[in-house]
Amino acid sequence: MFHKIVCSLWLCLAVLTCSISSSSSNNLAGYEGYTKYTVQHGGESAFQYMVDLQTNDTEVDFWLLTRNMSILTVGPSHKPQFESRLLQLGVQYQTQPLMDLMASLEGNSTYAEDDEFEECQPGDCESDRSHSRKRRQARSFFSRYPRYHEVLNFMSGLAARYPQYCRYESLGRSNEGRHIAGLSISLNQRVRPRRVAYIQAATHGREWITTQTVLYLAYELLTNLRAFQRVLNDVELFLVPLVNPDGYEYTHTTDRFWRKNRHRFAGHSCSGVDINRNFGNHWNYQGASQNLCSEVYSGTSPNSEPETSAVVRYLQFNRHRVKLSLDVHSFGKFIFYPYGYARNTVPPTVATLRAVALRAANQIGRYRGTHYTVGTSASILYEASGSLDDFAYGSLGIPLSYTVELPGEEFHVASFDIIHVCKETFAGFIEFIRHVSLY
Ligand code: 0X9
Ligand code: ZN
Repeated sequence: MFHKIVCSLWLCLAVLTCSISSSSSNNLAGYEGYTKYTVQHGGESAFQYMVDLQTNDTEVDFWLLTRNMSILTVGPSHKPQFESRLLQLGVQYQTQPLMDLMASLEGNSTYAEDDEFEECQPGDCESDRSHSRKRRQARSFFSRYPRYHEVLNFMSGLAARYPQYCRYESLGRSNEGRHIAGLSISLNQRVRPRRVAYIQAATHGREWITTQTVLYLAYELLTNLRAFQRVLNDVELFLVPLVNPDGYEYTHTTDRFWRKNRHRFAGHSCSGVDINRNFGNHWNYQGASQNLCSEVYSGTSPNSEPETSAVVRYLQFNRHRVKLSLDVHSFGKFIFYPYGYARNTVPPTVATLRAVALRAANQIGRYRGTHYTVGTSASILYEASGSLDDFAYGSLGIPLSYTVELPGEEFHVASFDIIHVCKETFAGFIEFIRHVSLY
């Protein structure tokens, strides 16, 4: 008996220690000696070299790759070879030890009290204690990065608080069995609006800020619904803030820079498929790889991933109603319209796509002057096929289809800045949604 009690105590202790260490585990382990490079490559040949590295070299991790410059990380063993190649190419570059950067970001992350967050004005809304407590909770929610379960709690909390206007549902489950959760928002959940504005985020696990902007959109709309009645007239908003919940969790527990999903392949040490190369439009044509160690591994076939097929199932089922598809990524301050799979392929409605994107960019800029660049990702970044934007527009005929790359110098937006990115992006989202009613 005594033996049994001691054993179960030990078991409890072991489980407790395990859960403590996993919740506070180091998501930067293994990155000692890594270097961050910022490379200025004006010429075409250096750019092509970078594109080739992104697709084929599994030792180099691109955070951003545009035609003029790139930001990437390289491990210590690969560094000498990489630097001698940069010298041959004659390009300028700056370096920073990755761990120094991450340490400086943590120092940046303390929450600064911000009285700009729209508190109730006197007489504007109920001034009871619970209201201001909810406001405070929301304010603290948008000053850090929530875990998967917190995202789901936040979403189901909104649905419980606003049942008339908001419904919480699951589109399916991820590779590791997590819910791909969605929120439907409309003026009356009992009447099906004719049009849908679909917005998703965190296709890439490490792009944490994207989830926050979509949750903020839901929060801000639901708490001020009266102000947005015209925008939501006959429009249902469908929000999926965490398309890649496994990748997102993995960036919190194990590897801060994980991009793909967490598909494991028997007999292989590498894992994960890039969900944004797995959609069935020009699948695996360019800027994608069949090497499963690649950051842009496109999977075994179009739609092979449960995360991709959950999104496709929803969009296909609602294809006649969905007029806007926004895929929110980070970083770079870009709004991309199709096509991204090849340069010089012009969609028939390019004028409209561009005009709406410019208006959204303009609205974002009004908050604090953030400047977005608008164009196709194939001409501003690189050619990459199998992404949601091309699939939604080219395969499903969704007229307004975009990829938004939020601001940041790296994947970590400082805690005090999260709310500001949320607010400026909100203005852009609303502008996009406003155009849905024209279809
Ligand atoms: O490469 C991507 O998937 C996106 N950029 S990110 O840095 N967030 O990974 C851009 C996708 C743009 N769309 C297409 N290429 N179709
Ligand atoms: Zn991304």
